[in-house]
Amino acid sequence: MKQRWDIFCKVVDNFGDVGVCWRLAKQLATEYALEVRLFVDNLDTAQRIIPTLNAQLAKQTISQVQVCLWHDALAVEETAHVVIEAFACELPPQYIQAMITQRPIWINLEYLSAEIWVETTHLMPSPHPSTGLMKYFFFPGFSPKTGGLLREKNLLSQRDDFHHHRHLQAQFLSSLGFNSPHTQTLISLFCYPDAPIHALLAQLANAPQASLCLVPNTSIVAVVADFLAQPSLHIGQRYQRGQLQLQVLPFLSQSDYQQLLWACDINFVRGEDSWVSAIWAGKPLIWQPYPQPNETRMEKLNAFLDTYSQGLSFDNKNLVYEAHHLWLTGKSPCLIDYMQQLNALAEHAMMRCQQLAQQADLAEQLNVFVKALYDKTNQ
Ligand code: TRH
Repeated sequence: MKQRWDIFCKVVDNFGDVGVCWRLAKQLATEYALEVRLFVDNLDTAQRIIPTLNAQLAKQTISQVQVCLWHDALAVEETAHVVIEAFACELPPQYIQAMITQRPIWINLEYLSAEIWVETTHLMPSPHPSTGLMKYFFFPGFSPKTGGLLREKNLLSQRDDFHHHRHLQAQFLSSLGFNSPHTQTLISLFCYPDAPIHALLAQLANAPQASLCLVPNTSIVAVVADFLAQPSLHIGQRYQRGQLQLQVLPFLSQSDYQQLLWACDINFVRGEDSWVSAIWAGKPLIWQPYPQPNETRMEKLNAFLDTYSQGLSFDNKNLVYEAHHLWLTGKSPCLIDYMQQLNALAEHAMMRCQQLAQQADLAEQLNVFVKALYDKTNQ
């Protein structure tokens, strides 16, 4: 009998909660032959990430995952063998009641952070106050003392194929409306509206080299329209200001967005899942942490830069810290200097990607942990 895993996901805001949970659910079902149900409380947002999802259906199977509307969990008689509560979303009380008798393995999958305290809390057991059920905290991370990063088994080989075969890149870019081969620096822009977008675009417009900025259709398009002094922007239309060309893309499917990151020379990313996808793209990235009090964001950012910038020259390390700090504090990153070091930064990004890929991925580490717990209980 297949081991059954249930993943619970509440869409807080934006796309990352369901973005992470969907990738994990698919990977567990397709790579580990597990029977996976993903309970989501907002199918409309899920549908942005999973284009084939029918947001009117309370239950459907996609890519071997049974995607269920959250309230369906209330009627569940039988819990799974393993229950993943994503980002401390709080399971439905009726489901917890059913867990008392069936005693599944209960894991709280936490948000990704590079901060060192994660290592001491990873795999920490914690008794649930009212039922006494044991819940284990599972922290993704960048070091061997954490749960690793989300990475599908064939992700990097697919990326390498894309990088090595120009026709795959041309095919993808033409699907986005690009016919001419490009000579400009390709930049993808996905960030929170509080980033200094005007300052960035103005800098690119006055840069010595030409660039093409690709903006998937999210809430920042209004800020970009404002920079272009346009009432609104049309998806697919090319806009030009000096050395900068700019094009708004549709909000892409998750796999198309990954290919966009592989195709671009610099990727501005945010939150959690686009951040991890940009790391696996092996290209220079500028990451903006999810909106929280500034010092929290700065702590999370510096913890990441401390580990990610290992191996960079002294000057380029400063360049990377400065670009991130300016981007996070609302001042335009010194992208001109950054772009002049692009070859060295690209080499470093690929080197760090390969180093991080030595670490067992999140799904593998979850399976190893669950097996160890089962073996311990059945001794
Ligand atoms: O959308 P986000 O800001 O999500 C955030 C973060 O996950 C944050 O950690 C969490 O606390 C908060 O949600 C509740 O950023 P993130 O994590 O990069 O998720 C975006 C998802 O959207 C990711 O899976 C990539 C996907 N995506 C597409 O599928 N198509 C697109 O065109 C774009 C731009 C993104």
